[in-house]
Amino acid sequence: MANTHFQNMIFWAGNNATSKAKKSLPMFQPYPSDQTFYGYFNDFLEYHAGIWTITTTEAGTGSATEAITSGAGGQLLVTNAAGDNDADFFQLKGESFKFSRSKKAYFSARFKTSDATQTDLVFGIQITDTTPLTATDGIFFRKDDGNALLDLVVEKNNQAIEASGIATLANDTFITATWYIDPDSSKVFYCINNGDPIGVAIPDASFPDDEEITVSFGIQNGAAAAKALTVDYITAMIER
Ligand SMILES: [Ca+2]
Ligand SMILES: [Ca+2]
Ligand SMILES: [Ca+2]
Ligand SMILES: [Ca+2]
Repeated sequence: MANTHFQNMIFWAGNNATSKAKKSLPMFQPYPSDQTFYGYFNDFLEYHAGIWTITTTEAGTGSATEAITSGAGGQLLVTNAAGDNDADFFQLKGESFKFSRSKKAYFSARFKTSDATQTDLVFGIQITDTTPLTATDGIFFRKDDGNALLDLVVEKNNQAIEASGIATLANDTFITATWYIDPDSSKVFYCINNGDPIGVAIPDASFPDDEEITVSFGIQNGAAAAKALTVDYITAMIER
């Protein structure tokens, strides 16, 4: 049985209405993998450190912490140590995903940070790397230290195409950031808070199809103070 969510991926991404159809979408999440798609979903009702490769920098005072925090719908709270550029990055063990220009793929995450400006953030599917902010291969959202602007990065072998400033984050305010590959075009589409999708043309040289890659996210301090990242959910699916 095909996954209806994906068959209507583009339609859904442009759906701003609080419609019955949109409200019905989560019913498809418990059934992500069949012969058509495989995927990973975590609503963070629970947290298991062992499934992640965690790269932590704790040069400043204190230690990074990662734990479920109370909140309806499940939330993972990540808090760094207090040094500038202290960081906590998570990459799902095993590189279980691979992109192809001829296959649909989808990633979405809902998250917030305590400091929309003095942080670096990354969310997406990347090669396993101890420095995910500068990963060589992947499709991911990144927010740079010193501004509150979210960027979309599509990158192969360090050759990146970026859509910069696609959204502005605010302190302690959740944002839903989604991208998907439409194999019927040469574009990767993104949408913010389930708004209208916007396509970004990606030349073959920047399309990361030569690596097995994995779900990846994290936060780095942009100033010498402990910054926090709260993740509501992450979902990623790729056509088999
Ligand atoms: Ca959640
Ligand atoms: Ca590569
Ligand atoms: Ca800074
Ligand atoms: Ca910095």
